[in-house]
Amino acid sequence: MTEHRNASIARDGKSIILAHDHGLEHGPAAFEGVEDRLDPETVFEMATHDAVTALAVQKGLAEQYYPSYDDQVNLLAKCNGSSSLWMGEPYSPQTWSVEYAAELGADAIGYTVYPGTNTEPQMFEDFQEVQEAAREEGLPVAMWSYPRGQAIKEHRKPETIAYATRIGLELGADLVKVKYPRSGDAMAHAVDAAGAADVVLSGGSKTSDYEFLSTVETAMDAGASGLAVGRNVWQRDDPEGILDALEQVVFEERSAEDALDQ
Ligand code: FBP
Repeated sequence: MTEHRNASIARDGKSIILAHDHGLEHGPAAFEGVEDRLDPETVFEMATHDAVTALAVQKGLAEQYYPSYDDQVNLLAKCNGSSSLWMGEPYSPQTWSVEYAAELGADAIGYTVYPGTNTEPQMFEDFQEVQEAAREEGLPVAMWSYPRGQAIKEHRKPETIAYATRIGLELGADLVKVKYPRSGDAMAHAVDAAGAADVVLSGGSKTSDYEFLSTVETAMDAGASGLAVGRNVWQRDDPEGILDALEQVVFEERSAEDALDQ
């Protein structure tokens, strides 16, 4: 049997990717109320939880902290990013090379693309180089596929999210991360549109335990391969509790209600 293409960041073909690039994408405001998490070590510790199949971070965190965790955590190198200070057309420039990420011990490469923006042609070209470099290194590629720009009036519309997953497949991503298109049917359509590429749900801003877990449950029932989540885990007072519950919903096919009852 051939190995699942995302095996380095998955368990039984499913992934829970803890995303922690918010210091760059959202800035210190994202840490309001959980200031202790400004210390990346706290989040690397969370990523040692059994439920977490990979931790997605930028270069600086990988350089400074990953060496102490490389035998406990799988590294998903988020190789581009932008700050919320930038007010121009959405564009996410490359921040480190695939070769350097591989040198630091990356198990997979992550890259954001904003289809629909005026920078789409540039971002597609950037992604081409990254995807081909990842193939050279034998690393799977996860695309954060986030449609934006003037033509996108509602970025979570079912057709828009299905287009986002399809773009991931077409451009050679192994795993495509998209925002929740608001229903299980729409998620199932997005999974179908992705063909052989895996689709994972993007966590979004923090919600209640039940709301978050039941969205994950619906997405899993619709064929998603897991999730890539940041704020809904590391902004919580009890990240371990939500990871315990997520493990049950994603890997043990339990309902959100059951998982919360434990
Ligand atoms: P969340 O689960 O916190 O939404 O994180 C997932 C993520 O894709 C991060 O990797 C990224 O920093 C953030 O969302 C981007 O969020 P937004 O699209 O709201 O700027």
